Amino acid sequence: KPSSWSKWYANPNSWADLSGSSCGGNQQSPIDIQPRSSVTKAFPKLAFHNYGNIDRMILMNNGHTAVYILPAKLPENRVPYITGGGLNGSYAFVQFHLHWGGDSTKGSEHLIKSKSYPAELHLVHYNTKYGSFADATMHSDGLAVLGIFLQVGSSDNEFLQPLVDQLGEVIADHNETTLTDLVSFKDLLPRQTSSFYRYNGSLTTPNCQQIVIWTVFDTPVEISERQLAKYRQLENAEGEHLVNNFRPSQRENDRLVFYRSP
Ligand code: SG7
Ligand code: ZN
Repeated sequence: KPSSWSKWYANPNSWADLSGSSCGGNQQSPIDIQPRSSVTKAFPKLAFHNYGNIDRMILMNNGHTAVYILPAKLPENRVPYITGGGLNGSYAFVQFHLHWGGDSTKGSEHLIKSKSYPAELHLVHYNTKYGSFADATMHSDGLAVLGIFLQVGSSDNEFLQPLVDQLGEVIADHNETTLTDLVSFKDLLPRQTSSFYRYNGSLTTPNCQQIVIWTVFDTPVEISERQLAKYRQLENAEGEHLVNNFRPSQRENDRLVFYRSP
């Protein structure tokens, strides 16, 4: 990594110039979702499996976000996965992470009618028919990412607190720790998962591979300013506050955005 990596990373307009990058492609993410031009579609409901408590998740500051990864010893039959919702086959959970702003006027990657939320949670899953996450990233239906908007509520979200509690242990770039509290997957989801937007897009970081089936829930989850402040205290490789780690919205081009109504 060059020492100017954080500065390069902070300028998403420069990502397309990277050799081998898809960041200048025509199916990029995130997008500004326009409810009025989305196409209502009768997808089956999404089904969440093994979305219970996970013990000893790994929390890592990767220099651009806080990533939460499954513990190495988790038996395969306990790995959370999703089916349904118009996805073909099953998609196994790999990690979740967040994007947030320096203040609560911005932070989410997706926008709804040009409105930002203060943060967005991404639950990343890979298509199990490809056998591994790495192999799945070579295919256009390789990943399914669930996007959940976080909005400011007046009190702490108790279900997010296990994620927040140990952020102080990973302030510096590439620090990692093991979570001592259980993480309840189903309680990270919005109250209502029956309505969502769906479109084909990309990873929102280089190399921006166009391999993601995006599901963006329109029901937000609450987080407190106090909890957001803990994320804003993390630092990047240059020791600066890790904030505004969201990519600006990309052109929709000729893509359709579908909507499943509740
Ligand atoms: C975050 O977003 C990390 C990356 C992730 C990237 O920077 O969570 O993952 C790791 C393990 O560092 O990249 C391949 C991948 O999942 C982009 O993910 S996103 O499109 O959902 N925002
Ligand atoms: Zn993300």
